[in-house]
Amino acid sequence: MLKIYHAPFSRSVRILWLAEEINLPYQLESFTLFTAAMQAPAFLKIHPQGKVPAIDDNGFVLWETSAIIEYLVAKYSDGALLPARDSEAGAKAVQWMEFAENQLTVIMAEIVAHGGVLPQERIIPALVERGNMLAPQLIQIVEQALGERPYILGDEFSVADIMLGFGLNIATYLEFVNHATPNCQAYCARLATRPAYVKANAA
Ligand SMILES: N[C@@H](CCC(=O)N[C@@H](CS)C(=O)NCC(=O)O)C(=O)O
Repeated sequence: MLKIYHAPFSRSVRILWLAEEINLPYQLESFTLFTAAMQAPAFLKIHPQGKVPAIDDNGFVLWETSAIIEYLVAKYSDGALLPARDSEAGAKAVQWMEFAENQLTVIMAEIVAHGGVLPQERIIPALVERGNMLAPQLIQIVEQALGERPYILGDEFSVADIMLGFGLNIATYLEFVNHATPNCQAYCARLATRPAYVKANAA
């Protein structure tokens, strides 16, 4: 069975969310973020940086959220949730997945982590300052792109929404998503009604 290395409130929620969306059975190995267990030799053999998410799919180990999502979709979703890679919708999905992780989530997570969540010796205050400077523009990009559409690709929910929704949830916590960004607010509320989202966030 698929094993998901997970920590509550972390990026690994996205992998649980996807698994729930496609009814893929899984077992969890759960950590508390930034604890010694994540740097234990046994886990460093799974993820060389001691981070989550990672998966072990019957002996095949993989890390990095986007890679895991693309692998699970290709292997288990029967074409659902990610349009064909050679279609324009497929290319746009990958664009939003990359933006969601490498721009939006990196910046939001840095603001939270370096704002006090990380162990003191790892905190770099300048990253909070940089994040606060960049965040409004990142949110505006999503706000404009969403417009009136229910999901980032249009009418269909996709893994791009899983990637983006997680980053926007941190942005909501940080109040960059607020009454002045109604499209993002409505989008987050829409995603939060999905049963798979609810189950993933409760794990
Ligand atoms: N780009 C990586 C980022 C992984 C990452 O930074 N994970 C965080 C949790 S959200 C983590 O495990 N941090 C533990 C640490 O930095 O010690 C991915 O998407 O998988």
